[in-house]
Amino acid sequence: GKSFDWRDPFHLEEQLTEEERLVSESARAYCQDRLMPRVIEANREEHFDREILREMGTQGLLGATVAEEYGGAGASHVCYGLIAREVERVDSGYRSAMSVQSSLVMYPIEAFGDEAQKKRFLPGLARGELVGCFGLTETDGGSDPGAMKTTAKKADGGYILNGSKMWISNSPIADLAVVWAKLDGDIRGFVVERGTEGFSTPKIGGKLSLRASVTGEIVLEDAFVPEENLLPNVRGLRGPFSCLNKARYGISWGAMGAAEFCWHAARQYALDRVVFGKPIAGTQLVQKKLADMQTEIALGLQGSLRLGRLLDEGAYVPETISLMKRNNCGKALDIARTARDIHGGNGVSEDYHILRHAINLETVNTYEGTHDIHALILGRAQTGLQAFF
Ligand code: TGC
Ligand code: FAD
Repeated sequence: GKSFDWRDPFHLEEQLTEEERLVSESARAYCQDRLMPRVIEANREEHFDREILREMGTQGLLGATVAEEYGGAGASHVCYGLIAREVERVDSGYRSAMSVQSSLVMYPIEAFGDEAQKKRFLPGLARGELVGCFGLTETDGGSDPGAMKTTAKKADGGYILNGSKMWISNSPIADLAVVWAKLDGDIRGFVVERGTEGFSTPKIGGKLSLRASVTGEIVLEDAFVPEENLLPNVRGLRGPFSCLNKARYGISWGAMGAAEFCWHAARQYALDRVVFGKPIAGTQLVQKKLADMQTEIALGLQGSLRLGRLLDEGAYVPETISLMKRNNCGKALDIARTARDIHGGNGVSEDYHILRHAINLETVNTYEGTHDIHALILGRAQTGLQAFF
């Protein structure tokens, strides 16, 4: 018979296919061998090494669900989630760079672009030779993207874009930006390429969270975008929200990766740390905290796996995605804070990684729809009453 595995109470491992296990293992090896050694300095210096995206491309970690003919891996949503979990086990900022490229840039080009756009952009993005970013949020209320002020106006051979986007992951190093703007009142997606006159991406400095990821603005001042760079096959908020569905799902796995790191570290620290003549792991209060971490992570991973299977079957379940994004980010943040507490004073040192995870998770709990915004989505879905305004 099977025995209890404290690391994996539901035997998640056994529920994966052979391919999924291999993807997970190779992602873990890359992340631990290549990302983990660089993260302390990257976080301290507030620096994202652009080479990382090229490495991820070489490892096949970009555009996991994108079709092979466009350079993607043609893999399952579960594979994509497992990659996010391994990358975020190291740092939420690195996972952000991966999520944006895969879910927010490659996905909309594959889903809403024409054949020429797919051939032109996707292979380079999959290899990490091109870096993409996603511009939806603006200064006046990111939770309500329908209120955006960025506009596109029809011009000879294309469109003139004006406006600005705020808090955009990867924008300062991006070769192209998927920008959402209103054309005659309709939200449309545009691929804006580096070098476009009137397009600039100033870096946002002074972040205390997600410091290993680069964040910036997107400024559009009469930026001309040629006709062939309009994503032809979507209009309305459904465009950006479809991308968010994919990214939020991946984040539900990613946040659990960060939480697992903190939990395992807290358990080991508690076993090693002797206070009042005994390991703190032998105290009731610490054991309760470890039991709570184990429980939330086991349930969270199981939920994400189920959600991934539903997506692989083609189910359309944005509210289930909200449920998992909200739960796993909130729980991961709580777990990271508690793991910091178990580490005592050492918990504030960069060498232990715990406070970095906790501070990163503050962003993860806010972007892609805040914890409370997802509560309102779920509240609306079960009462039929919208409480946004
Ligand atoms: P609402 O009336 O609900 O919907 C408007 C239209 O959009 C459609 N729709 C969706 N379609 C696909 N998937 C979804 N999840 C969808 N949700 C809505 C909907 O069917 C409708 O279509 P139609 O044709 O009927 O017009 O719109 P609302 O304005 O009331 O929405 C409110 C709310 C809260 C649901 C929404 O605005 C929201 O989710 N706000 C949060 C914004 C957000 O998540 N921003 C993320 C920015 S990107 C980012 O953070 C990247 S960080 C990445 C990283 O670094 O990892
Ligand atoms: P607001 O919308 O102003 O919300 C502030 C507070 O009010 C929150 O607590 C919220 O829950 C609450 N609130 C809002 N409305 C209601 C309501 N009706 N009822 C109750 N409470 C409410 N965006 C992109 O487009 N692309 C990116 O790549 C990207 N990357 C990011 C990277 C980082 C590091 C960060 C910090 C953000 C990033 N974002 C990105 C933006 C992110 O999606 C937004 O910050 C987020 O959606 C919240 O919007 P806001 O900051 O304007 O907060």
